[in-house]
Amino acid sequence: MSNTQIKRPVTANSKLNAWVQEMIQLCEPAAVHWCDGSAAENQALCDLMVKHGTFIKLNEKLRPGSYLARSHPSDVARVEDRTFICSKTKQEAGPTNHWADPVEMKKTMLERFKGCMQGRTLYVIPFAMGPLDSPICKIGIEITDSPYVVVNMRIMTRMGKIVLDKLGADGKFIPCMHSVGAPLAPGQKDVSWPCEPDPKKKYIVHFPDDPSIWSYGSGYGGNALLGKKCLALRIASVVAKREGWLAEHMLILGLTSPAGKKYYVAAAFPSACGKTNLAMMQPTLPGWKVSTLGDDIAWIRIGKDGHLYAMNPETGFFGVAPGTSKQSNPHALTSCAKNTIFTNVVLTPDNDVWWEDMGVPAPAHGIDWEGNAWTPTSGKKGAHANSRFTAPASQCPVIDPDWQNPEGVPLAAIMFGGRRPSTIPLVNEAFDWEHGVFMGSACGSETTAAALGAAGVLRRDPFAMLPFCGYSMDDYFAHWLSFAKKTDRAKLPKVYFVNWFRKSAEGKFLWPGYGDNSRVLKWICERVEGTGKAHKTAIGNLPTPDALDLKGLNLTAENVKELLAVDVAGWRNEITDVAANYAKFGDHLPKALNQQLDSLRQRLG
Ligand code: SAT
Ligand code: MN
Repeated sequence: MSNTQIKRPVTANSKLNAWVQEMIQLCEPAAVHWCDGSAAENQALCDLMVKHGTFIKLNEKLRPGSYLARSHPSDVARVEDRTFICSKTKQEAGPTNHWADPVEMKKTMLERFKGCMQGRTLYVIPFAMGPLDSPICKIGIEITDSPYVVVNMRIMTRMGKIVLDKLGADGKFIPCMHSVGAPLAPGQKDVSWPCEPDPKKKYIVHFPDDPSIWSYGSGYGGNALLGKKCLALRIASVVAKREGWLAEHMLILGLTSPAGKKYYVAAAFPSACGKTNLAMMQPTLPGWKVSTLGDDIAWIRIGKDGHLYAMNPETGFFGVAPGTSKQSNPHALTSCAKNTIFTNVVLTPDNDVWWEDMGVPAPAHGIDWEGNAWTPTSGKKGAHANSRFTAPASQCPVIDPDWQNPEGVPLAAIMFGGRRPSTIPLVNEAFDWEHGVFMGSACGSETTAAALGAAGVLRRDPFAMLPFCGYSMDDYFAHWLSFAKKTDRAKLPKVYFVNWFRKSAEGKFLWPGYGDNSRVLKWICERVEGTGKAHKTAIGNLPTPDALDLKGLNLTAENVKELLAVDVAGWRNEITDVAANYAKFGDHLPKALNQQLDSLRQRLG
């Protein structure tokens, strides 16, 4: 430790100083750096990473202030099977989480982290989730040996000195330990993306009772940017349950009607199912405007007036690159036009980036995400399917003026959805709050590349929270149900289930999606106003055939009928599958949900 240069502590918070000292002893770094969050610090780290080959500086004229990183091929997505919830009992973690004994797991973590930062710098990242003056703002301190994590956290969270100032001498923080798990022996040359390549040695660990987070072996996305899924969802969901609010995997958008009335909507979709696209959608319906408050996480609480208020705890987008184009999401392209970190996309000959379905011709030759020479005829994709851009939310051209409002914004509606090629109609309105909670609990979606494992397989993903709920999902369902008693139910948002991904028998998408989703949002606003037309069906309130504004759309009457039909046989299968998923929870499942399932079965006949 003699060569460890410890900068003078920059906080009077003795608990924080003590914890950092303890972690320095444990991890044995060669140097320690407390992050102040300044532009100068950020530039110095980017320059350092360029020097070490982690970052490639992109063309300053085409992509100012931006960099490309390529990860290790084993480290490209969240690792759900290595993600643990270490509550006191297995029952508290529930049947859908990987539980590990907290005492045992702490031992394992101490072993893993012993000397794990040798030869590297230990960075202390003070960060806040939520505006600093929000009543539910949470402060975390991430310790990491990855400068890539530092510069990403600076985009994704409020980070640096401002947070230490807020923390003060005795403020509380959530300790978040992270290491790429690749210590350097004296003289050993570093690689551009250090990590632990053995999947069995990676750990994404949550101790909800502390609360604290320990992440080892991966440097990618939600595994390593610990403010995001680990703190703002898994740990926050536990805290929210205790404190009477909700931490959700939801985008938040504002929708302004031609008459100038504004509606705020939150929507839960699993990873890589179009949350970012919906959050910044350009409506095709004339006169309607969408503004963005968040694209991934919403913290929702009951406001003083009894309505539900949603707030985005993040400050950046960690968006999926492939498929992002002028057509699908022009505002995302503008958001990542500068000051952006790209990970695992194609490098073009003029030092810019490219990915599949970017809507511009592929470069004749480039370098793929693995660093190999690539041409459009190489026979493989140039960008990884889970390649990402990390861009400041403030750069989004349609960012909502209230996106940093510490109180959040009042929700008119909540939507659930997923990738469902069959059965699930374009839009379906819940009869009431309990039916809406049932809809959320019954969410299913085809899996995507956002997590390691097979893509395109239907799995139940209640509330799009399966990988992100820090406690037993039966308790989580009960918590959602309890909101009907916590406030005046007339003030609760209306609940909808949507599906943009319906396919025809020939395998073609039936619905154009993207900006045309505004047609569905318009109907939702009309329903909120009490003017939208609907008919009651076995599965919920569906738009009458003339209720959706489909002007200018080239949809056949057949297609519309199929999109809004109740597929009785399909729904019977759906019920069987939801029941099988419910069975995992046994007696712990709230009775109200089994009742919902029974009623649906009866209504279907
Ligand atoms: O978890 S990540 O932040 O890597 C992205 C996601 O799966 O939503
Ligand atoms: Mn997400």
